[in-house]
Amino acid sequence: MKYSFWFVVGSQFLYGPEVLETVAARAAEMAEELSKVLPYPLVYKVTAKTNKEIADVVKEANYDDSCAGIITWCHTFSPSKMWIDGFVNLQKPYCHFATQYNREIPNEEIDMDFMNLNQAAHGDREHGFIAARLRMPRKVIAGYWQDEEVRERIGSWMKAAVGVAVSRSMKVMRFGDNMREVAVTEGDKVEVQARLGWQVNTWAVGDLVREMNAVTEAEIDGLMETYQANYDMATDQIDHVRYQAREEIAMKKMLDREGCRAFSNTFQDLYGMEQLPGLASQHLMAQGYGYGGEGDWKVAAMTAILKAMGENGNGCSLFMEDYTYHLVKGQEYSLGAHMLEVCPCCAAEKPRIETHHLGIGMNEKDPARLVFEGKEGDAIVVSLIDMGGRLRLICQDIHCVKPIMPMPNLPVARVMWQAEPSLTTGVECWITAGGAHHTVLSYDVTAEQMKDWANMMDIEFIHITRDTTVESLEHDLFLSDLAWKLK
Ligand SMILES: [Mn+2]
Repeated sequence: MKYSFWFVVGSQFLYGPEVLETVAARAAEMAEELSKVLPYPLVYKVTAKTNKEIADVVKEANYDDSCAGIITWCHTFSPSKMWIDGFVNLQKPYCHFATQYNREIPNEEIDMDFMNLNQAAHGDREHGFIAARLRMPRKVIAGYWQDEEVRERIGSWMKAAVGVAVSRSMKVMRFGDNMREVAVTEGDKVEVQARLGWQVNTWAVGDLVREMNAVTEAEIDGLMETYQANYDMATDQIDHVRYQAREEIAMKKMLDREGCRAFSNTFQDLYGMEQLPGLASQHLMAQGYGYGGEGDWKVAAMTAILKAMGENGNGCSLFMEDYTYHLVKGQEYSLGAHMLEVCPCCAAEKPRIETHHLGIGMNEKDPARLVFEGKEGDAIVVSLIDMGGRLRLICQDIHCVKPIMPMPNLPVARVMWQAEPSLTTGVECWITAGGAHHTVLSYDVTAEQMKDWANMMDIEFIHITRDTTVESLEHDLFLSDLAWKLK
């Protein structure tokens, strides 16, 4: 889907046609200039002067799947009761851009006509009131429209809004159920469909095995060439790698046939399969599909959404699991990995295809997997949990480092990081908030984007930063619990 955003400018008839023509021309110019630098086009739609014009553009926006959100601005004054009918029906993300066409107040030129034309300071306040009065989820961005920082903030919000569009069209394919007895990977699929738009359904592992049996040797040859081009073949068990190719081809066919962007499976239900998909899942994730281990459909969908929110529609966001700590004083790190399935988008080096014994699960043969070190950089980890009656999104700031030791006998990809505000306080905060062991780790989606996304989806958002203390977090969680019971 090629997404765009609509620029809707508020005004009224009071000013006469000359002013309105100037407003329309400037708004079109601003949209065109901004589109050159924003990640998605900003399309000027209308200088709205009546209740009907606003209601009509909102209806059109709701109906058009390619419209990922509207951005409003009031060059002049726009009495905002005329926005009510449109706003109460708005189903798309909404950003109020409080800006001004001119940067400076011109000393000689300014008179009453100039002020009536350039009164965003006045108009945007009236416009902001009605959205506050209607309790609308929105993003308010203020600043001069030619400033790079302002443009970056609009672009960042656009990506979060695209995350909303992707969420509302999300389909997750589940092979098997959740790992037995695990709590945090459970959740209310009906609530999630109503709230976030996710369609989460199960397909039999037998269906996948039948699809795998129909994969041809020629198809496998083709995918093996891709593997060889992208990865170092560090195993002699080529038939094991070919088996992963067979799994990948079959899963991709089923996902694409059903329009699913994410999938989950479980090592406890591999009936009829020789290997837990490792390389297969990793290479699917590298193509933008979301994945969750042990039946974790929530992290699978979130991985696909963050990948779509990231750069170029397939940024560096990946399914991750906190595994082990390094607790040496002054050198405190979390080591993240998974049984097999770490997306190579974060690899700091060319991944190696290796085969190793995997005792957990139903593996008859040593599953092939990609092994590599994750790259350095600032990142976030994100976990969506079901609190019973509502969803909570937890986000923590982290800094990924080059793993401080080679760990030559660890047969999986690994990422090592420092958590904010420190490893131990960070762990205390994460556990206090109920964050899962599965996360989406992202190098290119920001905490502000996740906050915007949670706001647009109307779910709780918790952010653990360098300034968070356990006390402040406990207080926030207490108030949040009360607030969400009242909502
Ligand atoms: Mn896991």
